[in-house]
Amino acid sequence: MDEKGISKDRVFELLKNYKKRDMTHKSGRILGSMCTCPHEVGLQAYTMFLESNLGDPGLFQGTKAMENEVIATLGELLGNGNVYGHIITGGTEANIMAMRAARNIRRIKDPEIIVPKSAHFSFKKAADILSLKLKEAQLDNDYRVDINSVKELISDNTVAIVGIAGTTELGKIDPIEELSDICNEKEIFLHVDAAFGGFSIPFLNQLGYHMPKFDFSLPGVSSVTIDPHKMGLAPIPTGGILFRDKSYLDVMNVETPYLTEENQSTIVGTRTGASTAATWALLKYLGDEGYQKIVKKCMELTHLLAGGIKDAGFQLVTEPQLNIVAFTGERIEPCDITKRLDEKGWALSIASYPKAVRIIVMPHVKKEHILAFLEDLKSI
Ligand code: 0PR
Repeated sequence: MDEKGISKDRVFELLKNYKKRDMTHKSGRILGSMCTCPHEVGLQAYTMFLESNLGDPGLFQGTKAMENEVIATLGELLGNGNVYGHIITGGTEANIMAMRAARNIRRIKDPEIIVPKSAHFSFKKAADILSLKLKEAQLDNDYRVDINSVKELISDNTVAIVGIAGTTELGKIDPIEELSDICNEKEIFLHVDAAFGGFSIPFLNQLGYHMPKFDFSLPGVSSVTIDPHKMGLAPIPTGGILFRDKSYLDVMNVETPYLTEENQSTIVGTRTGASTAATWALLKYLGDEGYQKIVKKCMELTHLLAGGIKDAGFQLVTEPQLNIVAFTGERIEPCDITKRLDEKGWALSIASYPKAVRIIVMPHVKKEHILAFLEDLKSI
């Protein structure tokens, strides 16, 4: 650090230079990210609550009231307005909290969790942090978790089973209804990772898309991850964790002697209220209709993209169930496709299972971007 500070103008000049090196979702060139341009209403609300700390909610009672309302609204969206939870940093923290609750409620020696092979890597972090044995269930031929494989992995030490509503790589929805039946019968904690699908499946249903059941309307579902900073259009970091029962939060409580609350069940202590304010504002501002419009557009563009990819002679890994398209080429490796398109300014990503080019049609992606992308794809 320098001994003397520099002028504010100079600081911002230097910052601009760094900013120039960043990509922006606005360009429509980022096709491999689950994040998007935050909605302006969310941003405005976010900046209004920058100083509020939900780690000490007695000082920020307005923000705390908003968090309660947001949790109830997200619960209603997911089939049960009477749920308990928090607005946190994202899907990783939500999944860690769910696994921690499932472990703590049982308090057994050598606890195990069963996750689909397609699960997000946050479950590996959870298993490591919480000393859980991670068992991976196989997928069926459409890349959803294979129920028989899950059944075979269940033991007396299984503290949680995980199902995914919108897998990270392919956007697939696991057969959560069947998982719910199993977990209900065997009294096993069922966590649904709907970090990606939570803000789209309910609205697609409202639009008549006939999506599979995945939420608290199924009696076996104990907790759900739903991320406002993905399809919810909130600024990062904004995640959500919802539990069916308050006892799941209680088993994570630690005493917080000098704070305005007596116990805390979240992983982080100091916790921004800005994310909560942004989510509250967006839920109010957009309403069901606003989110329906956004999701409908993403799905229409997904189908346009998927059709164009097939017309260009490439193969889809699977028909898209949500707004993710994965494809391969017969005579070209996925990494060569992404490399050639990267040279043309497209930021894509690669799915690991199966190896494929992966595109997420987030709300910042417009029709003109899809058409320009398809032209470039044809040219390679
Ligand atoms: N669960 C699912 C199903 C996810 O897809 C993700 C992240 C998580 C949990 C973890 O969420 P957080 O990253 O909020 O903790 N999925 C994306 C991924 O890993 C996140 C992402 C977003 C990656 C933007 C890249 C990017 O540019 O692919």
